Amino acid sequence: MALAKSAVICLMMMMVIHCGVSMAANHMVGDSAGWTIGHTNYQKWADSKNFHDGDTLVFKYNSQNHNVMRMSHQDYSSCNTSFPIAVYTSGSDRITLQGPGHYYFICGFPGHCEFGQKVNVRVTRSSSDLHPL
Ligand SMILES: *[C@@H]1O[C@H](CO)[C@@H](O)[C@H](O)[C@H]1NC(C)=O
Ligand SMILES: [Cu+2]
Repeated sequence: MALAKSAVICLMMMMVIHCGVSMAANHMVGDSAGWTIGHTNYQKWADSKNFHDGDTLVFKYNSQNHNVMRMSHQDYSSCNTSFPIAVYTSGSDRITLQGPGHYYFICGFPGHCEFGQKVNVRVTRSSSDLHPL
């Protein structure tokens, strides 16, 4: 039994080490608060993270009350929901960041973007690039 136990521990350690060097990260938007209104300064959240090409954003929310829209910079700034680049409504959306640059997301429900449910994610070149652009 002791042998089996140590084999399991060894396996777990290998998984941890593997995670440590894995290229892409998941970022839960708003951390444990998720994607909602009135709890989180999403820009502060984004500014405290490093996003890399190939990382995944996870938006968790109640789909009755929120959604996720990817927007142009201008429509992000003005909270104009008329022409989203993409719309996500599952309540548990995983969006992979492909390529460096800015990704602008808002909630499309009336008033939510104006109230701060919006985030500007800046993606740097790759996981191995530790220097911000
Ligand atoms: C949103 O943008 C479109 C074109 O970019 C414009 O026609 C429309 O009036 C805008 N809506 C609002 C509410 O500003
Ligand atoms: Cu919302």
